[in-house]
Formats: sequence, C-alpha cells, structure tokens
Amino acid sequence: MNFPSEPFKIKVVEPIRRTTREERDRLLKAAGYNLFRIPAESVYVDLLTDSGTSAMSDHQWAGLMLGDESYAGSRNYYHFEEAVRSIFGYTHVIPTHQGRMAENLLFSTVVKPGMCVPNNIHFDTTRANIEHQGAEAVNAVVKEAYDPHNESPFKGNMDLVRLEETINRVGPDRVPLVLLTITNNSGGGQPVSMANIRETRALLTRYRIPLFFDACRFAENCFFIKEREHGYKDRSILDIAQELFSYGDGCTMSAKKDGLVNIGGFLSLNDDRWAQDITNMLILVEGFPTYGGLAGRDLEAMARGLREVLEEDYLAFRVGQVRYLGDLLDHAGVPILKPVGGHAVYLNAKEFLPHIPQDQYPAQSLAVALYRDYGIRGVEIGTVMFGKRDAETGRTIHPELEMVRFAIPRRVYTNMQIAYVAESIIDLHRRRDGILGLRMVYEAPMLRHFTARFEELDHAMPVRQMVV
Ligand code: P71
Repeated sequence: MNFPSEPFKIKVVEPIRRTTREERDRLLKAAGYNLFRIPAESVYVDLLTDSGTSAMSDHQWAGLMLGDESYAGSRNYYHFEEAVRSIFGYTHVIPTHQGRMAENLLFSTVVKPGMCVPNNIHFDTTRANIEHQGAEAVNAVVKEAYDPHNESPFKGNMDLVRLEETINRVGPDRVPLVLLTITNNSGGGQPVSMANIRETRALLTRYRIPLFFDACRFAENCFFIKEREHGYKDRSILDIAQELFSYGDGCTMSAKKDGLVNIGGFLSLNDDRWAQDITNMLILVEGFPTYGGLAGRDLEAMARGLREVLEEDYLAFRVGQVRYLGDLLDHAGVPILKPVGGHAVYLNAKEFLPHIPQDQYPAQSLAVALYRDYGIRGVEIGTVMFGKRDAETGRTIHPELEMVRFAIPRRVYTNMQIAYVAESIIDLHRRRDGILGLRMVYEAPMLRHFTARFEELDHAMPVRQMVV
C-alpha cells in the first residue's frame, strides 16, 4: 500500500492537552453523553468533523492580510469569483458564510411544498433544508452503498432506475432539481464516477430537470476518478473537475471542506432567473452579493484554498492519510466501512457492538467509549443523526448504516497521531464486550444530534422488537 508522507512542513503549532479518564467521564455526564457538547480543549485528537477544521497554508494566511473590507466590490470577491468560475464553470457565483446557507437559499427559492428532491444520499443539513420547505428528500444511491463489505470503487453512484422511478412516482414537474453529493458523505465518503454523472445528466435531460452538485468534497472525488476510472489517469485534477461540473447546472458548496478554509461557502449556477431570486434573498438574510456573510479576507483565503486543493501531492497525501487509518484498523480486524472514503474512516457499529441493539444507539455508545477511554472524538452517523419517528406508532425507524465517523481535518494531524487513533480503536475493540448502550432523554424536533442528551444504561437492556 502506498501512503505518501506529508507534502508540507509545520510553521506554527497549536498545543493540545491530555486529560484524564476521570475528567472525561465527568465531562460526558455533564454533556448528556453528546460529544457536540464537550469543550474542544478537552479533546486530544478531534475527528468530529473535517469541516472548517483544516489548516490553512502560509499562502492563504498571507492572503488574509490582503483582505479589502469594502462593503461593495471588494477585490477579493473578484479573485474568488475567478477561482470558482475557472473550476466550476457556472455563470453566477454567490458567496455564503457556509454550505447550509447555500442550501437554504437554493431550496427556499426553487423548492415548493409537495415537491421532491432526489440525491445519492442527502447529508443531514441538506435533508433538513428540503424538508423545511415541506418537500420530500429522497435517497437514490446504488444498493452497494448500504453494504459495508462491498468494495466497489464508486459506491456514491446514483441508482438510475431508482431515480427514474422516483421522478415518475412524483411527476417530473414536482422535481425542481436533482442533487449529487460528491463525495457521498453519509454513505461513507464514497465517490461518484464520471460515467454515472454523465448518465444521470442524460436521464435528467430527457425530463428537463436540472442537475446540481453538493460539491463540498469535489477535489477528493476527482482524485478518486483519476485513481479508479478508466481514461482519467493522465488528466489533471482541474481538468477532471471542469469536465465533471460541465454536466451540471450548478452547485452548492461548503468551502469548509475542499475550500481549505475555516469558514465560507457558495452557490454557483447558470440559470439567470434563479440567480436573481437567490441574490435578492441573499441580500435579505446574508449580505451584499460581493461578500455574502463573509469578510473580504475570508473570500481571499477561499480563492487560494480552491486552487491549492487541486494539487496532486496534497490530494495523494490527504486521501492516503485517511486510507492509512482505515488500513491499520482493517488489518487488525476492526469492522470498518469499505472501501475507505476520501475524508473519513467509518466504524461499522453494528458489527463492532453486536450486543447493543439499534434502539440503544450502538454508534453513539461507541463514540462515547472512545472519548472516555482515549480522548478521541468522532461523530455518530446512525440512528441519532438519521433515525426517524414513525408518525403512527412513535417508534424509531432506523437507518441502514449505523456508524461512527472519524473525519480527518486537512493538513492538521501527523501520521503519528493517526497511528495513536488506530491503536486506541484497536484496543477498545478488544474490550468491546464491556461497552453499554444509551437511552435518549431529550431530542429537538429537527437536527436532533446536535443537542440530544442521553443516559448510560447500567446493564444491557433486553432486546426489544425493532422496526427496521
Ligand atoms: C460534516 C459536515 C458538518 C457537520 C454537519 C453536521 C454535523 C456535524 C458536522 C456538512 C455538509 C456536508 C455535505 C455533504 C452540506 C454540508 C453543510 N458537513 N453537504 O460532514 O458534509 O455544510 O456545514 O458548511 O453548512 O462534518 P456546512
């Protein structure tokens, strides 16, 4: 296996603190066993998210100093617009403070109650923003995506049969757009192939439905295309990205991922009418169109980050570091979702903790145990995040995948820290029988994972009948 070493050296360091198990146990109780409620300073290796947590380069930091904070027409906006146009190729470039605002502006403009928006798999904020408009968010990813052992190279692909069935079920007039999330975060950071994007485009052209990308991790997706798809080995990442986006009509982007910035996002699209309506809404809720809720310096950092993320040495290291963690775990027999994705390693909690039934939140229990024993923070992507209440019975409908995600911030942790994470997970796996389930004692009506609170069960509860 090839794990390229870091293509950078470290100029500034940020100390991180070790805590004791007693301290972490106390913090967990106070946080209601929700890792979003733990102070970050009490985390040793923080793999909660790769979003907004990346280290900027010296070139980006230098760019901050060149921020022009004029209300209208800041030069940094033009740099940013040029960077976005050169990669994505769409006419209108609308900055937002992060991805979900781009989603909110797009959906509040074009999605009406009773409509339906398909995606390979919607991320939580995307689904919530669609449902908030009274519309239906449908996942139509290929079936392999739900099999953690299936090693197909493009498990983020759209299932075209399911997509077409959905369009015919609701009627094409009620599908204002179709999304493709690249890479597919909720399905394990898996890429979508260029062939699948082309076929999706062709299908949607027949129904006159626009195709949009949720482009957060587009560079990692393009790197996988280069590595895995026939005909792309000798093409540059920029070239691959340009081809990919040419099949779409627009995109939403959280630049907190592949924009290599701590804050920022945008919406880019071709349709003049939609752009006009979105811009009017932007002015109402976010800011003038040449800053969109950001400072001029943030736009400069984003413009520079979008170019840096296309560098192949960087991407080989990035995807290689994630694979390194995955391979260490896999070789030690720890159940992970395969193949390893672009930004994160996902533990398969159902297999890791077969003694904890899904209504006792095995993935959340696993994330809690890992923080308590080793100071490592991951995030639950399972029943807490995606479980739904059946309106009639009040019972929870569980998602198919029950996972703990370890998302690796870009250019932040060394391979030694990654090795520490692997050793810790392997150690916990040996002692897994002692991990207990949880009971949820508070949940918000929307996006409950951010604020939910739990109690730890002090003995294994009898397995109740589960609704799958
Ligand atoms: C991630 C995040 C950020 C996050 C969200 C919820 C819980 C924990 C962490 C954000 C995404 C995403 C995709 C595919 C849109 C957004 C929203 N992901 N689409 O994975 O992954 O972007 O956070 O900038 O608003 O940790 P935003």
